[in-house]
Amino acid sequence: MSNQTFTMIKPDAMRNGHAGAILDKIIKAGFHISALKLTKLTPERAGEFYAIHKERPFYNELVNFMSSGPIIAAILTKKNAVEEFRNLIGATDPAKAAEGTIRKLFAGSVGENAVHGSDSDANAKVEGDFFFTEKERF
Ligand code: FUP
Repeated sequence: MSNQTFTMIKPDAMRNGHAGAILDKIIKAGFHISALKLTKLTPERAGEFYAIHKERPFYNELVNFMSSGPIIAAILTKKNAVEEFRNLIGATDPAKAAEGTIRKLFAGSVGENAVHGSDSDANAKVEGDFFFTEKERF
């Protein structure tokens, strides 16, 4: 069990003005923000990040959406971070997400679901390294 996870506030949540409220929920849930940046993925970088989904029917749509506007990327630290954060954000499909979760509150659809959260300790490391150097972590 690692104590870090990686998140992105996705372009839909940025456009809809939810970034502040989402960060507030993350901080109030006890996560320490170890790294954070406002950035934008090119289609190439978004494709690389989601390479695991390359054969899925939604891949092109996902890449187009994730490169459609700025995002906030962050590394979060808390005990049992991956599982705790997945509980905070709720199910991938906001219609199935539990009450009070970030996706239930702020996401519109399974494709545009407001936030990303790593699904394993190994992926949390790969994804954090994708966005942040060691000097950008605190
Ligand atoms: P999650 O781990 O909850 O982010 O979900 P997945 O790794 O299964 O999916 C990654 C992203 O692919 C989702 F955030 C949105 C997109 N997706 C779709 O657009 N349609 C689907 O049916 C499943 C995922």
